[in-house]
Amino acid sequence: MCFAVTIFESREDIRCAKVVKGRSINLALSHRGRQALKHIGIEEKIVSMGIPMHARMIHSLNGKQSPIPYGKKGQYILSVDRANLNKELLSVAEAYPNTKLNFNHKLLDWSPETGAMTFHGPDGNEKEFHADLIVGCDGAFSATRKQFLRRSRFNYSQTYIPHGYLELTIPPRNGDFAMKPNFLHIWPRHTFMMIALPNLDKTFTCTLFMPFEDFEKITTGNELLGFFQKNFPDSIPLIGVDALMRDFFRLPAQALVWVTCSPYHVLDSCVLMGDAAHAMVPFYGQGMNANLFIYIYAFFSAAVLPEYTRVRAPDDQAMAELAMYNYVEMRSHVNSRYFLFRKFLDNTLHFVMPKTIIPLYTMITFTRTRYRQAVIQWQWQNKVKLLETESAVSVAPGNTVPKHKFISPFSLRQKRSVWYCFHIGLQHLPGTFRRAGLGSQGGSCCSYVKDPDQLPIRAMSDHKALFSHHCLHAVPE
Ligand code: EGO
Repeated sequence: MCFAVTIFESREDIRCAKVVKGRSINLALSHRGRQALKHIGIEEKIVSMGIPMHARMIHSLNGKQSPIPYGKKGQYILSVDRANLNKELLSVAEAYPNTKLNFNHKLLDWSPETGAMTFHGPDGNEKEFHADLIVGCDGAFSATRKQFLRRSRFNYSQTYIPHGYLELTIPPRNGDFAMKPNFLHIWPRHTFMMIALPNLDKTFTCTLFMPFEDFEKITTGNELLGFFQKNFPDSIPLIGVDALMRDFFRLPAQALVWVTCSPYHVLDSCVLMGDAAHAMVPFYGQGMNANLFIYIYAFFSAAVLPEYTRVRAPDDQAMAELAMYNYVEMRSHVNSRYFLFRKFLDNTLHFVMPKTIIPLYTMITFTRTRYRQAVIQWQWQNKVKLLETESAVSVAPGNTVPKHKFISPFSLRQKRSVWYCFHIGLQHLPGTFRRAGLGSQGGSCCSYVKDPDQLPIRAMSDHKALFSHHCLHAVPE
């Protein structure tokens, strides 16, 4: 079957653009994304221009760097350049004889009843276009979605998390990478998180995640330097004091949004795909992979549109929640020591029981297991597993845990269907904590929420609600 496909893009053709503005420079490409690229014949091209990251490199406060492999030898994620990927995808699309690209066309309005669209064209005039099926792939702030929002029985939610992000650059040193290139560098500092991904030009792009209110507190160069000396001292000479001062204040921190909606289609005229339907927070490195992977859904007739929502939405929901779960986990209690401990434990259990226990990160990143299925498998593993980050003490809200009070990190405890329970001393963290456990699941998912008021509503509801509501029902297949 053959369609005439017309693509409208509001920006200019980035293949001709001199300066490419826009969001984050590099992205983490993993198995699902690669499978999609393979399908359109550009996997090798993209992979050859990506930089393999075989392990995370955890940067401790004292400057120590500890690698923890992602998996077996051949398992790695790739740091790829967003602009380059977009260019290649455009060229693939353009090569189809039945496809026409239009740039500088901004969607103003469209009609679900007739499929008529109005664009603001490059010459400043309005332009009309008609399509039998409109596929809205226009991102988290989708213009296509506006018509959905006006209709009855369309569910929509948009949640901004308290964190924003800002990008910094580590230049090459003596013509080479200033840090080891084949790693995803991570500085886990609870609420402050920084990562660095390598680029082909031997630079690293650092992304600093931090609550907006903390960004706002840093207004002078001295405050900035003090903040970095306190939290990321080893990164200062790598970025350079002058560059840090310049780049940090050049742009305001960018917001991070989580979007869910359903259904993804309206009548038989339009369907939303990608971020337009399900933008997620970046704390699992899966956004692009999830979006590329939906290539496997082709619309041969409008009759399958409801099916697309039915089949796909549970997986999108599961992945978006896992990304949110990582956000809550990391901001709440993941420092470098805990990060290393967790990943070491995950890898060890997998080594001992390779078939039974597969780390969630591995299932998500290196397999094509449906996201919802991966969550179900993970919850089952948590029952079997030796591990429970048990809420050592139930800290009532308002109670303050004394600093450095450390309850034995490995107190083993027998349990019915659980063999042992680890008992991880998270209580040394200052502040007020609230338990958000998996409840009856007894999973390894306690989370200590420092300031519940700061969290968005869906993260406020504990993990049990998060997962059982959306993920525990049988997967439609
Ligand atoms: C305990 C320890 C609980 C994105 C560690 C959860 C995400 C989370 C943003 C990493 C890797 C690709 C990423 C790991 C965890 C990209 C990723 C991870 C970040 C931040 C990221 C890992 C771009 C979470 N993958 N990941 O296991 O190495 O673990 F740190 Cl802030």
